[in-house]
Formats: sequence, C-alpha cells, structure tokens
Amino acid sequence: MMTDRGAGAAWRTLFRAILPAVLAGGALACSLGAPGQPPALAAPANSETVGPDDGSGRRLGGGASPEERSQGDGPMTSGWSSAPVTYFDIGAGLPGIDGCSVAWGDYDADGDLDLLLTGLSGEGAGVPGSWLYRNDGGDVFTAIASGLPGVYVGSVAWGDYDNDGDLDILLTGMTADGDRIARVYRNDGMGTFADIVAGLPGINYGSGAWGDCDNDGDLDILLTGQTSGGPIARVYRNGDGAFSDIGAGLPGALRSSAAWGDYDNDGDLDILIAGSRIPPYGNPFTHVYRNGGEGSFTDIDAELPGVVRGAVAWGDYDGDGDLDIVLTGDTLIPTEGYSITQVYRNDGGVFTDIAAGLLGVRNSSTEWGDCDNDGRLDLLLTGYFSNDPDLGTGTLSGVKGP
Ligand SMILES: [Ca+2]
Ligand SMILES: [Ca+2]
Ligand SMILES: [Ca+2]
Ligand SMILES: [Ca+2]
Repeated sequence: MMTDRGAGAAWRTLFRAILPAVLAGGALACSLGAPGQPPALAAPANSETVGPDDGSGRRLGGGASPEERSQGDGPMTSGWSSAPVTYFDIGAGLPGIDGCSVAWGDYDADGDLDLLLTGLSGEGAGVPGSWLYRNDGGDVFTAIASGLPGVYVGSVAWGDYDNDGDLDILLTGMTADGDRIARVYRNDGMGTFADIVAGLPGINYGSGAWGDCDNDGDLDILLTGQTSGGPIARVYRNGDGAFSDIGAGLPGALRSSAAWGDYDNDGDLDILIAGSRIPPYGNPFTHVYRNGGEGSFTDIDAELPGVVRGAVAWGDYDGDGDLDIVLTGDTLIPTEGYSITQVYRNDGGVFTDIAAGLLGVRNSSTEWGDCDNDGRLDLLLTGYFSNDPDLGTGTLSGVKGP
C-alpha cells in the first residue's frame, strides 16, 4: 500500500543508490553534495558519517565516524549491524540538493524502482526542483522530463490513487514563487504527470501520505504541515478521484512528520503524527490516533515525547506481529537531550521506550528495512545532531540492526 515506503527491494536499492546522499539531513535538510556539484554519492564511506556544519545551512557530510576515523571513497559498511552489510556508491550522478524529499516508485511498471527527488539545487540559496529518474538497470538512472513543479521543504509519495495500475504522485512543498502546494499528479502511463487539481491546501514543512483509511479499496490522503492559514493535520477521503476533507478534527502540526499504520491490528489504518502547535516550532507533540471507523480518529494518549523537525515511522522491529515506532526530532527540552532518536515497543497499544541508545537527531529522516535479509528490521537514520558531549555537532547517517 505504502509504495513510497517499500520493503526489502526498495530499501536495498536505496542503500545502493543514495545512502551517502541522504547522510546530511533527511527530508528537511539533506544535501547530496556540495552546492552546484553533482557528487554527493562520492561522500566518504563510513557507517556513521559525521560532518561539519559549514554555516550555510547545508550540512555537508564529510568527516569520519567516531568509531572509525578512516577517510576516502570506498565501500560503506553498516558498522552497527551484527551482520555487516556493505554498500557502494553507484555514481548515479544525481544533483546535490537541500531541503529535499525522496521516494522510490516503479512509475513505469518495468519491475525496477525509479526515483523522485525534490529540493533546492545550485549555488547560493538554490532553486527548487523536482527530478524524476528512470531506473534503466545496470545502475543507470536517466532524468525524465516529468513536468512536475520544483519544490523544497516538502514531501513526495507514490501511490496509485485511481487504481489504474500505475503510480501517481502526491507532492507538497514550497515553489520558486513562494507558494505552498499540495497536489496530486496522475500518471498518464507515458512518463508524464497531470495535476488533477485535487483542491488540497498547500503546505510546506509537512507530510503527505497515502493510505486506504476507510478500507474501500482506494488510497486516501493524510496531510500535515503549514498552510497559509496556519497548521493543519487532515484526512482526505478518495471518492472516485475527488478528495474531500473528512473533518477528522486532528490538531494541526507544523514541522511535522506523519504516517499511517494499523498499530492495533484491527484491520484499519491508524495515524502517527509528530509536530508543533505553535509557529515556528514550539510546543511539540507526538500523538497516535486510533481509527474508530466512520472517519473518527481518537488520540490514545500514547505518552510519547513531543518532537518537532523530526521523523516518525512504524515498523515491527521485534517481530511480534505489531507495529512499533521510531521517533526522531527535537523535544526542545534540554534535560531530555533536546534532539532524540527513540524506539518504542508496542505492547498492546502501550508504547515503551526500549532505550535503543541511538544518537538524537533533527531535520531527520528514518526508515525501517531488513538490509541484511535476516528477517529482522534494521534502521536507516539520517539527520543533524548538536550538543552531543562527545561528538559536538554534525550530521549523521547510519544503519543499526539486530
Ligand atoms: Ca494511477
Ligand atoms: Ca479509501
Ligand atoms: Ca487500526
Ligand atoms: Ca512489534
């Protein structure tokens, strides 16, 4: 269902193609390389890469890991994993971007995963772009003229909302004209995408996710972020390709991350949202909303720490059949370490911090995937950290797995 959150193959491909690329900050602040350069993918290869903040707002990965201060290009090894996995830069020639979002999807249905990127590219402040790369096999990615508008500080998600067998796009973010957008683009099957004028409110610093929350067989939309009229968190029901706000009554979320997941295994998709209530990013919260059917979503009081400028993801890390949570971002509470990365075990709808010992990050992106094929979920984590007594400040990318 969540085609932008593909399992297995998607995740492995991600590592092969862009892991170093996203080392510098994930969805909100990733840098694929120095501005104006096409490299990114030749970043020093370490399992955990710590790079300096160059002061430009672009976090350039580049230093060595705390554990292994080795430098230079070469294979990337997931040093946190008990079964090391090695990743190589495939030299795909992707642009260096900032304020970015990425998602895999097989838009041309030829059996391999293609790549959609958005963000700022070029010198200085950069220019918003959207880049669609077709996977032509043999580690070759070919840029396609998709006609999508350039955006930054946004989100991208693939999903077949019209059930015609090809992947369509949900795109959010800020355009070069300073307009916030949230648009659905229909895949016409010929490699071009048409805006269906879905009437969604434009957002930035937010999240757009596909999920069939009413179990009627089509993908609905969860949209969070900043609109021109303030923060929102809304569910839009897909009615034969027309999207209508169901009035779920969720509190708006700035600088937010959101995900669908059936945490209680009752067959319907529930909601996880982390974000801020007060501009620009004050009073952070993290809530789980249980889907009660008939369009009702109820806060279960999960007692998760509120985070902003972070990332959330569901995944059954302990293999007991229920969805657990990984949470990153800023608590804004110095005594809690300010930035956190925590894994919560789901015990019948009660979520318990497992004290995973992960470095706290913000402006981050995180993803579960079984990178070593041992049947257990590993964690891909990127972001920016600060105030760490041992490491100071910098960026992180790494893989951790049991
Ligand atoms: Ca479609
Ligand atoms: Ca639906
Ligand atoms: Ca459920
Ligand atoms: Ca579990």
